[in-house]
Amino acid sequence: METMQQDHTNTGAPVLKVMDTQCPFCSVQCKAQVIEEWAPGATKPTYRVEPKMNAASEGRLCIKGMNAYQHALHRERLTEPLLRQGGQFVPISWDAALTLIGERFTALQDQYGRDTVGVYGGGSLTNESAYLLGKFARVALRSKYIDYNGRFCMSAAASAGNKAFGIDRGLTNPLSDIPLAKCIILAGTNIAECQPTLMPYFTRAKENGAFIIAIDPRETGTTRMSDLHLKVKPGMDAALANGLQKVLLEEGLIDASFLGARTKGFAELKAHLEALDLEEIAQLTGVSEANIRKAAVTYGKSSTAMVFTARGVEQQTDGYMAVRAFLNLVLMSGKIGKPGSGYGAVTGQGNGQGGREHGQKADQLPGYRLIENPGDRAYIADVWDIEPEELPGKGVSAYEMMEKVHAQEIRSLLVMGSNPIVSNPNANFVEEGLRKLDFLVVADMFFSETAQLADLILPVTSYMENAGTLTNLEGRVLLREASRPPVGQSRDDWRVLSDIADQLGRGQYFEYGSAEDIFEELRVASRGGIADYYGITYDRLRREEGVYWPCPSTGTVSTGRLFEQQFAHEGGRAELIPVDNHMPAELTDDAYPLYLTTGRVLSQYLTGVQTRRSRSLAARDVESFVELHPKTARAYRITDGELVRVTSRRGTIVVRSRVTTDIRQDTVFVPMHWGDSQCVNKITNQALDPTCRMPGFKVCAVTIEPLVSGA
Ligand SMILES: Nc1nc2c(c(=O)[nH]1)N[C@H]1C(S)=C(S)[C@@H](COP(=O)(O)OP(=O)(O)OC[C@H]3O[C@@H](n4cnc5c(=O)[nH]c(N)nc54)[C@H](O)[C@@H]3O)O[C@H]1N2
Ligand SMILES: Nc1nc2c(c(=O)[nH]1)N[C@H]1C(S)=C(S)[C@@H](COP(=O)(O)OP(=O)(O)OC[C@H]3O[C@@H](n4cnc5c(=O)[nH]c(N)nc54)[C@H](O)[C@@H]3O)O[C@H]1N2
Ligand code: SF4
Ligand SMILES: [Mo]
Repeated sequence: METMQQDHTNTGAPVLKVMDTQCPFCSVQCKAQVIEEWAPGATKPTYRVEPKMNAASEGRLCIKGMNAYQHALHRERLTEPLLRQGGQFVPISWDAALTLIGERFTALQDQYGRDTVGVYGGGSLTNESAYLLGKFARVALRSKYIDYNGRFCMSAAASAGNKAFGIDRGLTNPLSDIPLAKCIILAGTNIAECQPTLMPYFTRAKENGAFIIAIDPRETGTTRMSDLHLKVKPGMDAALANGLQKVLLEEGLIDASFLGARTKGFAELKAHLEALDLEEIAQLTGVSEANIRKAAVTYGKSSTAMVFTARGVEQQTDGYMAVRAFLNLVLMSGKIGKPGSGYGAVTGQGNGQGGREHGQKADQLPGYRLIENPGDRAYIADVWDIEPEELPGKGVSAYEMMEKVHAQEIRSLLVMGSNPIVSNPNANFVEEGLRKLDFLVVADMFFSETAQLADLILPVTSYMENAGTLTNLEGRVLLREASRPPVGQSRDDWRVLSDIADQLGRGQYFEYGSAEDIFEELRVASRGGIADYYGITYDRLRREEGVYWPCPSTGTVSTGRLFEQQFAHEGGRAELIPVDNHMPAELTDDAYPLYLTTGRVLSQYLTGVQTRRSRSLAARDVESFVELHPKTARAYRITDGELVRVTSRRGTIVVRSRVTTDIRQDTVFVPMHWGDSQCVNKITNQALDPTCRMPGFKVCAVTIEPLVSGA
């Protein structure tokens, strides 16, 4: 393994160091131990990883968690600040780096106004760092421009949950409810590859007799466990969910007393559904009427049921409405707020849940408060010891920030915890914009594609070296302790923010000695908000296996099940809404006759910056690929394993073909984990959902051809 240089020999007995930690990758947040062993005479330690018992992961770890330590120990970890000078990066001291940031941010703000400096965060950051990033933008920079990569991840489900239920928490039930469900709908979620340690919950449900329905244009490890797979056309989930609701209504499988007592909007929804045509829906979605009926009737007749959505449904230009359509289904059947019945937006990043609660979003303040709500502004201003008028207004969403960068309305950016030139749609445009910036600062552990464009790179600590809390997909807050000292001169994200604030003359608002100090402030800032963490303390987190929010007092003990008595809207009712059979923003035509959809593979994580630095993971998928149906392959004269050009209106990538009957004939699939000429976002569409500003990552129109024609 490519670990950093270790230059001493163990001359004594074997030395074992057991480090308690938590996987840095997906939203399950499995607990683990990394065990470092120095054998007698060894000049280097060896490492092994053991899963650790926790209520969410039940003592399981997937291959990414088993090998995560390899990137943390990798010799390419950034160890000192790096300044671009004449096309090269040269090491500089922290003092020099911080002074430079202070000077450049101040000069640009003096010349162009405060909003010219923006902040771009990420859902891998701990709650403490995410909270502080929001405070940093508003109090240190006093800029309105802040958003984060979770915009591309959770924004559709978050806005749908807020509007329908009055609260956005990934799962409305604890994971332990899954085995109690008699029917499970998995819509656009590939749990087998993306949250692998959750699979046994579903296996147990099946053993208990559950009927599983998968909705996905592709066959995956997840759809293979289903009893019925609806191979939907990309982007047509809202129509499909409408079809399911229509059948529920026709078959009288709705819960009238639940609808009457606990919801509003059913009359309009009913009229809307009655006017829809199931045959047309079958045609639009590519799913037969018989299968739509079978799915709806099985769901409707089951005594308990759970519906899950993830990015397949959500990363669409109608992502918000498509999720609302599934929430309609759940509410119409009354299958929520009970053991074994509920809904789950399967969150993505390690802190995909917490990262969206405490102020990284353009319109948001801590505790899920709103920056445009005068009461919320006053409350947070008081916690932060500033005047409410000093708080900026709301900014714009992640991709729209990139448009402002391109238009040079934003001239400087601090990126912390994201690799935007690989993960944004229309990536060529985003890269062009970032190259125009007067001053780009990237805080990362590695020399990512985005860091390569920076003027200044700041080295930060990894998951093994910093402490903080992360909130998993159930809304369970977990404490991850630091288990190793920082590498080189790397610093914790929160400390970097405090240090920069100091340079901006705002240090008095950022005086923290530890992550726990920040958490103590976060508790108060979130108090009384939707995402109330007031009752959570580090002590509690050390004693308990995580604590669910909302948690208004230190005595609150929650089952993790929401909405048992009422929904979170004033008046306690959930809201139903008519949803159109929306079409994707870009349709196929003669020039671009195929749909492209995108997603993930088991061994790689997001833009791959971390997983490619883990030898065991990198070896499993060394390059990207395009999945296509054998008939499609034949039509385009493409054989299995050859290089293929995939072209959309925005650009071209070159990837290797994987010919498989797993995918629909009209669709090809490319994973998102690679950059440069394999970066699928060079061809994805930048069209955004009008409500939540989520890009439609999951559908655009493309054409394909062999790289070497006639081969
Ligand atoms: N191995 C691995 N695990 C991860 C990650 C990772 O990068 N790698 N990332 C984490 C993060 S941040 C996230 S957000 C989650 C994502 O977790 P998921 O959302 O489960 O992952 P995706 O592969 O993006 O998409 C899920 C499925 O949607 C399908 N799909 C594509 N288009 C459509 C459509 O139009 N309709 C429907 N119904 N389905 C469609 C895809 O074929 C895919 O199987 O995973 C987390 N876990
Ligand atoms: N086509 C397509 N595009 C997509 C998606 C898709 O399904 N299809 N999915 C979208 C989704 S759901 C997501 S979540 C985004 C994610 O996309 P990105 O935001 O680009 O996510 P990462 O690849 O995790 O990039 C994180 C960067 O931050 C660094 N990092 C990791 N942890 C930390 C930390 O604690 N602190 C700091 N300072 N740095 C850290 C890593 O080394 C890496 O360079 O991509 C989106 N883009
Ligand atoms: S990637 Fe997710 S499922 Fe795998 S070990 Fe990490 S947290 Fe657990
Ligand atoms: Mo995500």
